[in-house]
Amino acid sequence: MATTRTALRICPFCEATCGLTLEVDDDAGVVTGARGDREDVFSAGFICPKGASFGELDSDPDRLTGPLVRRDGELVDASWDEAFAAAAEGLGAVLADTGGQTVAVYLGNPNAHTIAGSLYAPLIVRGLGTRQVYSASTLDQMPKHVSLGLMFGNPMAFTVPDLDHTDHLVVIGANPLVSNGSLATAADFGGKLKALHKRGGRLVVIDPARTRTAAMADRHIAPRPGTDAALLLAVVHTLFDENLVDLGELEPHVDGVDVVRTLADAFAPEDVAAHCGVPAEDIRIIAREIAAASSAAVYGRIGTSTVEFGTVGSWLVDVVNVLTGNLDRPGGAMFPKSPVAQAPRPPRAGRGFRTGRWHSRVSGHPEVLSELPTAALAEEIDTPGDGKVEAVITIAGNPVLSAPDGERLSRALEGVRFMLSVDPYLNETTRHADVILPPPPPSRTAHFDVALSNASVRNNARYSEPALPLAPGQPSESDILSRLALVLFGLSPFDDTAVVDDQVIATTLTKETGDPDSPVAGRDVDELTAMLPPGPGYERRLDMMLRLGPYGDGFGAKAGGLTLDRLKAAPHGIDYGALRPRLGEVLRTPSGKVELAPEPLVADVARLRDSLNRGADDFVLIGRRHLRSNNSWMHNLPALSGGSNLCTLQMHPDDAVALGVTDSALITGPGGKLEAPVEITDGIRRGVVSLPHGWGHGLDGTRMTVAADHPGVNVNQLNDGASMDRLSGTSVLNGIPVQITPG
Ligand SMILES: Nc1nc2c(c(=O)[nH]1)N[C@H]1C(S)=C(S)[C@@H](COP(=O)(O)OP(=O)(O)OC[C@H]3O[C@@H](n4cnc5c(=O)[nH]c(N)nc54)[C@H](O)[C@@H]3O)O[C@H]1N2
Ligand SMILES: Nc1nc2c(c(=O)[nH]1)N[C@H]1C(S)=C(S)[C@@H](COP(=O)(O)OP(=O)(O)OC[C@H]3O[C@@H](n4cnc5c(=O)[nH]c(N)nc54)[C@H](O)[C@@H]3O)O[C@H]1N2
Ligand code: SF4
Ligand SMILES: [Mo]
Repeated sequence: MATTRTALRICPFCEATCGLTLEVDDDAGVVTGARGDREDVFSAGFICPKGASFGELDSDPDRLTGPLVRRDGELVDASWDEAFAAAAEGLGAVLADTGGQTVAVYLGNPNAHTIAGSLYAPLIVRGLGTRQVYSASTLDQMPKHVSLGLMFGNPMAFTVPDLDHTDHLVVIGANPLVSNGSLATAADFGGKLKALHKRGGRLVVIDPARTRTAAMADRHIAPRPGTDAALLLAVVHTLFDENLVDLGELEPHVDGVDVVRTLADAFAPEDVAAHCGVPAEDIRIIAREIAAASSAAVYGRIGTSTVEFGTVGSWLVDVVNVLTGNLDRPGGAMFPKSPVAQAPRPPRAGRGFRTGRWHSRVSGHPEVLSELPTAALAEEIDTPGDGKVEAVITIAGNPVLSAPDGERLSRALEGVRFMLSVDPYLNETTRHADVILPPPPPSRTAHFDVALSNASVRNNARYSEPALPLAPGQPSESDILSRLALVLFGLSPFDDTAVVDDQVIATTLTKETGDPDSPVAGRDVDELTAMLPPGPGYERRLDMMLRLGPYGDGFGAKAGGLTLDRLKAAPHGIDYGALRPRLGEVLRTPSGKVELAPEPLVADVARLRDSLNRGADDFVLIGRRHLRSNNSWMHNLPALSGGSNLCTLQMHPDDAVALGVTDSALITGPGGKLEAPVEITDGIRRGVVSLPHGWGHGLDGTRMTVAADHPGVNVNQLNDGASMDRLSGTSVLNGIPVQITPG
């Protein structure tokens, strides 16, 4: 009989970061079960169906257990040595001929959920010295980075709703009951909303669909898609118009209030009501309720972000938070304090935030956070000329399904000289690769939320050691990326990867010891380096970051402070309490103040004003997410398939009657045509249809058997990618004009 033991592991499948208790069978080397870890300091036992399927996902028979290398046109099994040699040869040839700057890198969503993605993927970009950098951010949250950068001088200073303490939460363009929250890392979002109600608080949801989150709301407003920016400006207008502006303690720290007042002049609720499809009085009520609440937080996500005025909308979310005195105060929108952030420094002016330091070759898109728009990747590959992309590296991404016009991207990838993917699946994107290097399954990987700790609704630190050892010969993902970095730094992939970590450690410690405000100011780099524990490079780097961080021991300077060893001794994590005000620690604008009216945003409002006069489209397409799914890569598990997790076109019954649509519809968008089964529901606004993304499986050359059996259609094929939020290069993925006819 198999004996099992338990092991703790933070779930990497979404941003909720739940602590799981895995059941492990050592003899078979598999995870046989997963439940919520009740003692986890952050998630207290919460789990969702995806987390419960950890074992199945971990040992999915279609998961690659070893590398694939293209030989005579076919992807065939190869040893790790052969695969690294092939990677070195393929990359080496391109580096020698056209240079690292002709290699494009695409970084997908799971990089935000792995140590490797956070600590090692940036080294690949640096090693190449390339400006051809693309990521899921320009299909997602880049508008937020830009608005944060312009307002706070700090594009990573996420403003997160203080869910556990707010009296009034406004959710705009997000469905956390299904997504489990995003840029608001909170386990059991639904439970937190119930607790909000229990303490007498109110929930307002602004979403064209009556989502599960909207169904919980005290007030659900269903605007026309793509109109959040105008709606929020009308909220701002109302705050000024009805004398509801009260910055409270923020007052001395904010510049530009009068500019915002003037901007909002032209956006009276009565002026935008028809455009937004929301009665003016409803917009006024949204404003009055926020102002009247003893604390309130406005929280926006994908529906506010992936639209034409995504950056303006993301900015206005925080403008409302500021004008009602809710920024940086308990119950409002607050700045988390990540254990791997820099230890607090005294307030000081920063250099500010700028985009457009360079531009894309073909269409001249401005760089944003050193990235170019993912929707522009295909043209950078398939347009001839100097600086054309010759090779592509994808890490944890599936842009053929997740980005607009995957067919063009597929053709482009087929034509590159060399393509390398670090990914566990042979999917729609990686099928074009010449070398695929699969990471080990999550059970065999250590975990720390480097990225998501920065968006947590409660400060904490948690670390999971691998639940099972690596299979013989299998490198960790950190090791895989380190070996690629060695190649890019002109070394052999078979050299000692410690060089890579040693270099990062030396650079970081040199900088910190030279900074008079650092906890290790003036100390000796060698002495500090010797204090790091032996072990894998990622552990040494993590230990360094924790010790330099806000809870850290400052390399012995603060007795009892955090180190990786101390974190390992607390397997359910360490709680650092509720979010606390810390504006001065994050603010890095040149003025030293919150910039409420940065010039690029003011300029875009003029464009927004003009757009109000455009005629409305008959039908617009939006997206939706399903609880038992995750973007494009979880459709291969029987346990998560079927039920409500279907690729259907949702449509209002009155629209279906008017169009004569019954069970199938033909959808035509700017990028193409699709046919999809129709699901008629009054849970969606008239004139709006919804189709989830991440489907369209079963393409030639993929190896995802279950997904291929129920492939669905690729919604992003309706999108030609031409439409973008100008300030962030983010694709418009919601509010796309479509025509519908019976299928
Ligand atoms: N129409 C429409 N399109 C959208 C969206 C939408 O709402 N509507 N949403 C957008 C958003 S928010 C996002 S974030 C993007 C996502 O875009 P992508 O990141 O490009 O797509 P994913 O489907 O998340 O692909 C993740 C890939 O990582 C691999 N993977 C999983 N775990 C690991 C791991 O541990 N290591 C490595 N190396 N690989 C791993 C998977 O096999 C898969 O290939 O999609 C965007 N596309
Ligand atoms: N189960 C599951 N969880 C996930 C994912 C998944 O695929 N499945 N993906 C993960 C990722 S990568 C991300 S980024 C997060 C996203 O997390 P969320 O943003 O919470 O998820 P969405 O379901 O995309 O929610 C967007 C909502 O915006 C609405 N919407 C569309 N257009 C508009 C508009 O113009 N205005 C307004 N106000 N609303 C609009 C949609 O109806 C939808 O309900 O979820 C993460 N979690
Ligand atoms: S909510 Fe997210 S983190 Fe929690 S178990 Fe589900 S997938 Fe994992
Ligand atoms: Mo995302």
